[in-house]
Amino acid sequence: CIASASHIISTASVCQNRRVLLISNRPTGRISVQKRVQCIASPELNTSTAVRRSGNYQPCIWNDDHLLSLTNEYTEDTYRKKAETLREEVRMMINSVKNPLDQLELVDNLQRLGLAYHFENEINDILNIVHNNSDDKWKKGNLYATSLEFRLLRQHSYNVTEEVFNSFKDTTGGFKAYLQDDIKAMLGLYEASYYGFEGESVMEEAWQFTSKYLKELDTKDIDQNIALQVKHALDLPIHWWIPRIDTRWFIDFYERREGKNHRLLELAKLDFNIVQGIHQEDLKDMIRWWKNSGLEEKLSFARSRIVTSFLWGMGMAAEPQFAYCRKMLTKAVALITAIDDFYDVYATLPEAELFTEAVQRWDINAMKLLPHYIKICFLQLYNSVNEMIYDILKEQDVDVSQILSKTWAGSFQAYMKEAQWYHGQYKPTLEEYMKNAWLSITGPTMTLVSYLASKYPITEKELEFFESGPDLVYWASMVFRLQDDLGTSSDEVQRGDVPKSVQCYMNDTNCSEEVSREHMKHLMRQLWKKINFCRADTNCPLPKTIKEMILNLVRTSHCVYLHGDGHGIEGQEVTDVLSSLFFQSIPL
Ligand code: LA6
Ligand code: MN
Ligand code: MN
Ligand code: MN
Ligand code: MN
Repeated sequence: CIASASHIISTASVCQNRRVLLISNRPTGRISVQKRVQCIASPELNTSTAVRRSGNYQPCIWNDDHLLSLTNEYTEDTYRKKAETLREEVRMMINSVKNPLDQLELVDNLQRLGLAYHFENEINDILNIVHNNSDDKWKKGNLYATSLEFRLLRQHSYNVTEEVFNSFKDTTGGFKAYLQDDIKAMLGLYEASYYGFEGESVMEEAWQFTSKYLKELDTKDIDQNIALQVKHALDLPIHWWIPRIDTRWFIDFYERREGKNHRLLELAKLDFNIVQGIHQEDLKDMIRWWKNSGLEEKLSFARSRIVTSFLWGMGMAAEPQFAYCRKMLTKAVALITAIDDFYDVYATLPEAELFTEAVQRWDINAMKLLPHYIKICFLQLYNSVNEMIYDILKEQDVDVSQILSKTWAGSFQAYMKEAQWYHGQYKPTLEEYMKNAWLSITGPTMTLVSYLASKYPITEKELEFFESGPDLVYWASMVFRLQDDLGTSSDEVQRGDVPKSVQCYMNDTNCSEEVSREHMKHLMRQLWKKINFCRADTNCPLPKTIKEMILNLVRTSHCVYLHGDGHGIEGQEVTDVLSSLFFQSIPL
């Protein structure tokens, strides 16, 4: 009956050399869910005697009733009006700044303070002027200024070459040693280096040079504000943070700065709190939805993670107007989390097979074949996804039922493959593993949901783009997978699961876990170069904001797994981040 379960997504062959595989090659081809031979499954599964593992996951640490009782004064109109007035003051201030370096620093501050979305025109004007400016006195010989300009222009997809750093290199090809006397410049170059493309040797060299320097820097004797900045940058570069987490950090940092602009700081705090009020309402909606679904009680084996699920939704789509998108993403993650535990921990292989089949059929009649205990989960998934299909049909007159159900099915077929490997005690090579794992991390599903739920007008061209299995989604999913494995695989392997990337590479090369982990970090940085390139690619039909959401999925994974399994285990670090993002306003 399980005859043809194996290949899900048609993929071209992948290059032989394992060391370069993940970064040099990718499968191409449309996402096509293979039609399977009709098979009649027996509903008489013995669910009572099956041997089942346990995820040993703890209950969610947040108290629903408490969260639902929260009120937030920043949803009141008075604050909105105050912010509007401040915004106009800041707008005038922005327009009065004329020196290129001051302008760039202002853009950087606006972005990191979380205010860029209010000043898109002003920011674009400044970058245009700076980009077209033929006078380079202000940046000549100034590594800090050169790095800042490079980073901001790359971020906004301007054409800018790594050769701007040539004058800082010595005759042997390395960066000049004296540059290390200037921490600020070194930090600037470090941040810029994350915007490199594949094959850019100067950018790679810049990363090697600055990251080594920053890691070895003795921060005891330096300005403590700079020491904090170095620590924050070594945790993650600006390019990899969820913007709103960086913003929460940066507001505190900016406040301690000499020469700060008080109006700007005031607006940043106020805007943060107002947006937090909006997020809180969205989160409360999701808590009510999840409670009401009954899944927490019904699926006792599964993680109940509605608050962290909301972090993924907010991480991908933070701006106020994307409430619907945030909520659809949150629902997706909450369901994915539970269903992932069904496949990885609880289900027997035949049960998992039936569930995969049911989702593939996308048919309410498939439900009768399922083991009873998982029916409610199937129906919740079915209804939630169909509700979104309904909303889109109603609002945009576009039928997304095929692409959406197919993509969901693709994720679960990848889950199925891992279950087969696990139950067959099969140990894939890293190459084999990643060919499936970029799908089982659900990147294609999450990114498609973000696009469809963004309320941008859905176009044929963009749907085709998603259906074609685009590089951007592929590379983003690869990093997402590697980051998840770094955060979760130790526990997974211990409780019984397929070897993840870290373990596959150890099996492949006989290296230690430490070496393997370093290799995965190396791969993530190399893969980001591909992501950077796809993002700059003018052939990509997606709006800038959607591309940014795709990047934000990767960024969210970096943040969630920064200190271990922030999603499943919910350690102190993630709990603190969630509190500061969603529950604690910033004192004005
Ligand atoms: C990861 O858990 C999981 F289920 C999540 C919901 C977090 C990431 C997924 C998103 C955003 P686990 P596995 C949809 O580490 O089994 O168990 O794929 O996932 O490694
Ligand atoms: Mn709960
Ligand atoms: Mn899992
Ligand atoms: Mn899994
Ligand atoms: Mn995992």
